This record gives sequence, structure tokens and C-alpha cells, in this order.
Amino acid sequence: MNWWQKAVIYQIYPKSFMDSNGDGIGDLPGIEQKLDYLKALGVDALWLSPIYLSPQVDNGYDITDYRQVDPRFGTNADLAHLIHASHQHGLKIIMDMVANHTSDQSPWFQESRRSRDNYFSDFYIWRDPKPNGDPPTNWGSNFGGSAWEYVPSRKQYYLHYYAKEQPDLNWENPLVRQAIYDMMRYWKAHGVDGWRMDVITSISKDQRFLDYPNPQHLPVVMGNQNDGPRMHEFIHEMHNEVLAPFAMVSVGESPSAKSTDARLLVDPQREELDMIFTFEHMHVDRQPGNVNGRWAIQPMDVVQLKRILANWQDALRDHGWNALYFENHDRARTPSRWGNDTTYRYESATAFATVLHGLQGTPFIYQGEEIGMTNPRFELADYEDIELKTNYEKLVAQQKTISSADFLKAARKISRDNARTPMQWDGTKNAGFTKGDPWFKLNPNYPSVNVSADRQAQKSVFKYYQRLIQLRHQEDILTSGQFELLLPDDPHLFVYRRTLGDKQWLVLANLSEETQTVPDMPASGRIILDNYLAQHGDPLHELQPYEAAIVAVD
Ligand code: TEU
Ligand code: CA
Repeated sequence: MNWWQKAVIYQIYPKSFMDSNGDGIGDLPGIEQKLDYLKALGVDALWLSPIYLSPQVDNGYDITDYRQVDPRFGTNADLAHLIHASHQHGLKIIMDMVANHTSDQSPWFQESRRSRDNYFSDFYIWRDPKPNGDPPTNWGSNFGGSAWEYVPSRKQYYLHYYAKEQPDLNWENPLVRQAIYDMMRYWKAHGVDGWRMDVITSISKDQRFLDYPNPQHLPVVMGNQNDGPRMHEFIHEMHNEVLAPFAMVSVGESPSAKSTDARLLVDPQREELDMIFTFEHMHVDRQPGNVNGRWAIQPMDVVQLKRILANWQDALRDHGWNALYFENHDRARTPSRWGNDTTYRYESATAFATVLHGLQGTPFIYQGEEIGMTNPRFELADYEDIELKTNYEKLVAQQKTISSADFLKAARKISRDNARTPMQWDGTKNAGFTKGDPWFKLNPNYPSVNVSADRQAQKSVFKYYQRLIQLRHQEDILTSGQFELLLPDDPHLFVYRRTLGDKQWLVLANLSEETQTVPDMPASGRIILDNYLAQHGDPLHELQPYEAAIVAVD
């Protein structure tokens, strides 16, 4: 078994984690101050969202220089220090690798846009206009508008799947691939243990550059963006060049992968990636086929959530390994999104945690999830995120397919900024995140929801996570046990069995606000964990609102 299969990984969004110097922006020395806290939680590795030099059009997912730490976050020496200190704490470091695109401020792009015949000319994807001057294809960007931007100095368009300030790299060019591998070796030499790979399934583009059938004559988003013809070849090459020789762990982000695609990416025999993040279970509260995409929300469907997670458990059993997550910097807070963030904040936070951490795979915890942080109820003017702003412009202002009020309602449920408010450390001014003016508004509930209060509370989300993490470290049944979904059609209960040898554990959660009886369970068992603390009755047969338990029935 590899270290990362027994591990729980904690994601840090540095900008919002801890500010050490009072400029209102979280930074690397701030992370270092919190290593004891992370150790107390019990996690094994940290994934840092991008801290490289960047104009921050997309909060660092637009990189100017892969080898330089942005002065907002500190210096390269601060990073070296943090890696060293983390290792001394027994924490591994996984860095974000954004290799599908760079910032338009990158010297590579600045050179590339200058002319058609310099060393960097083919580092990006340039194409001539259509005869009538239109963009080369009708592909749409994820952040609104066409995926092509015209540059007069080359009389050509370049491709960008995200903002126009995020030009896509040309992976067909071997010089680009070698430049990325060299960068990975460079950080390996600084002690980095692995990579989270941003939209890695987008790196290969279909070189035919075909238009999509398009009755509405609007740019078409998705479909063109993933699983290009050379994707597996490129990832396999990266595996051989850097991942395998330097034993670095890899978890790829793969927005459109189904479980069958996942097997091709993470089956160890194929020598590509260790794990991938799927988006499939993120769609259980989205109206399928609606023109407003992820802004067309609907109540989440527990049956669908179970079907998707169970399908991934089955598909990767003996053919790969799951990366398990509910929250990250692109997703909302689970109690607000799928649970109840007022009356049952503690209960719903811990119920979803139990469901996730009981599965086979490597759980990822996003900063603040371990204290049950919630979505802020912002007004439109409070939001910062480029994805939200560009989608508002496209859907509300131009297309007029959703009203401003409904867009705001969706934003409060699912927008990316919900997870990006500063970490709530204590009840003092600005939640102890900064002594200056925070770069982004805090969630106004920080006087009551914060690390310090939670760790002292009877109902402590943090303590519950500590226990879940300990169990994963100690109990092989959680890492290796067979998985079987029970009661698949029950609309409120998420129940499954893990089995290892003659050991059997049931993981049970009531994802509703009413007490539920649980049918067809064994007569008795031994409670390993229960989020209703001492008050629990008989979780094998009756579950209180958002009650969750793990019960041994061997
Ligand atoms: O996200 C990829 C991605 O698909 C998201 O932009 C997605 O469209 C959005 O979360 C809504 O579902 C990665 C990063 O995680 C994200 O922060 C970046 O903005 C994006 O890539 C571009 O680098
Ligand atoms: Ca700072």
C-alpha cells in the first residue's frame, strides 16, 4: 500500500488561510504558523493551491512564472522553509500544477504573441481567422464568450479554455512538455512530494479544430475541452519522465470523466496518474440540460449521490484508487449546499463527513470544512470570482436566460466564492485571519463559527474529524474493505457496508431533517462512532436528523 492510500489530505487556499504580515492576504509564513494545528487535526499531507507569480485574474490559476513564489505569498525561501517545517511535522507537500494554461503575463506568452517565428511562437495554440475574420472555431470559454482571442501582431487567434488572460499551452510541442517536466523536477529538488494537476484532462486538443453543430450561433462550452486524442500519451510520458522516477503522488482534475474514463487514467498498470477528482457527484443539485449550466440549481438528490459514489467505488475496486471530496476552492460549503447550516450545522457537517470518510479512497478536506464553515449570504457586489462575474455577464446581461434574482440565489448556493472567505480562527476582529484589511469579506458568522470555539464545543466538528482521521489510520477495513451500497432507493438514508475478512462495518447517515427508521439491519452491533454523542439511541434502527454512525456488526 502506498502512503497516500492510508492518508487524509488537507487543501489550503493560501490567500484565505492565514495572514502573517497584516497585508490582508494569507501567506506562506501564515501556513507555517498553523502546522501544529494541522498536525493536531491529524492529516498527512497538504495540497497548496497556486502560490506562484501571478496577476491573480483567477486567483493564481493564471501563472506568470512557474518557478517563482508570488511576493503576495512570500519568497522562494519562505516556501523552502515551509516544506522543510512541514516535513519535520510529518506532513507531505502537494503543489498545484496548472499546466493547461499560463497567465498572458508569462514571458513565454509575451514572446509567443510577438511573432510567428521565435522560440516561443508555438508554445501556445495559434490559428488563422476564418475567411470572414471570425474565430477559428465556435468553441466557448468556461468564463464566457469565445475561447479564441485575436492578436494583431500575429494576425491570428490564440485559444483559451478559461479567461482570455489564461492562454492554453500547446502540448503538441515537445518543448512545452519538457519545460513542464523540468519545472516539476525543479520543485522536486525543493522537496515537493506530489502534484494536484489542474484540468489535466484538457491538455490535448483535437487538432482538426472542428466547429460544433450550433443552432443558436453562440460559442459552445464543454465537449471540446476534455479527453483530446493524445491525452493518455502525454500523461503517460509525464509519468515516465518525472512522476515515477521521483516517486511523486499525482491527483488529476478531470471535469468530465466518468468512472469508465477514470479506469484508463488511474489503473496502475497503465502508468498514468494515482488518482483523479471527478465532478460527477457535484452535479446532483443541477437541472440537467438547462442552458444556464451550473447556475440552474435544484434540491440535491440523495439517491443520485449514492448511485454516483457507489458506481465509482465499484469501478475502481482493484483497478485504481478514488480521490474523495465534497468541498474545495471551487465548491460551496456542504452544510449550506446539501445540509442545514443553521439548526443542524454540526450534525449535517459531520453526517456528510462520515459518508465520505467511510468510503474507499483518499479523503480530501478543504480548509474550514473541519469546523463546519458555511456559505456567506453575500450580495452580488460582494463577490470577487471571475467565473461568477463572467457568467453573470453572459447569462443575465447578454443571454437573459436567468434573472438577476435567481442568479444571486444560485450564487449563494453554489458559487466558488462560498469557499474562499478567510479561514475563521477565532472570535476576534477578522476572525484572527489578519491584523489588516482582509482581501475578501469574511463570513459574518465568524464570532460563533471559528476554530477556537469549535474545539471547545461539546458538538465539535473538529474533534469528529480527528476521530475519522484516526480511524482511517488505524482500521484497515476503511482502506481495504469491500464496499456494498445498501438501501439504494431510500431518498434520505445513505447506508453502506464495508467488509474485510470476517469483519463487517456499517456506515449509516440520515441526510434529512426528520427522524428515519432504518429497515433491514442486523439486530445489534458495536458503535464505533456516532455524531449524536452520548445521546445516541440505536443508530442501526433509527437515525435522528442528520445523525450518522459507524457500527461494527461482526
Ligand atoms: O477548475 C476547473 C473547472 O472546471 C472549474 O473552472 C469549473 O468550471 C468551475 O469550478 C465550476 O464547475 C480548475 C481550478 O480548480 C479553478 O479554480 C480554475 O479557475 C480553473 O481550473 C482554471 O485554471
Ligand atoms: Ca500576508
